[in-house]
Amino acid sequence: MSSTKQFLVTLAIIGIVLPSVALATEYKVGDNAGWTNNFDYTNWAKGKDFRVGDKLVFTYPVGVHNVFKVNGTTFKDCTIPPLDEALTSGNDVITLAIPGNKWYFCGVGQHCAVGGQKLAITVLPAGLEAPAPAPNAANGVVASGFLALIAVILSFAI
Ligand SMILES: *[C@@H]1O[C@H](CO)[C@@H](O)[C@H](O)[C@H]1NC(C)=O
Ligand SMILES: [Cu+2]
Repeated sequence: MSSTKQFLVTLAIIGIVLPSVALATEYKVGDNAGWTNNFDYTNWAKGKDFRVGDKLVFTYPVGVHNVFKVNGTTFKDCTIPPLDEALTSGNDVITLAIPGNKWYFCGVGQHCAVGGQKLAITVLPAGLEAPAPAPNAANGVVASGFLALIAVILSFAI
């Protein structure tokens, strides 16, 4: 295969793969407040468009909080699961893989029951069938420029 052909094939593959990459969003839970007590996560989640492929990032000082992914009943009652099911890194990244309702809370002390440290979201299918908003299209153009550059470098390297 000539390097020109290889270059065009690489670009075509990028064109197919790029849209799903460009649309994925990483949400820092609580924004600057992070994952903490006495923050309104219901309000934080309101109006956000959670999609399959997006990520939730829970940030907190290690040992002060943790993250449990639970079901709706456990969420409502703040029933704390076994500690070995908790995420505890202080920078826990959860990729939203399946559409539907998702529930998370902190299992330290009364943080869920009293501190309101609990988050419920609804994950929608991946963003491709939604009309692509203009800002994403702009990001896509920037990203394809970057990836095209990588493709050029690769096509010379091969
Ligand atoms: C929710 O999770 C708890 C704890 O794992 C489990 O006992 C319960 O059966 C689950 N409820 C539903 C509706 O799945
Ligand atoms: Cu906590």
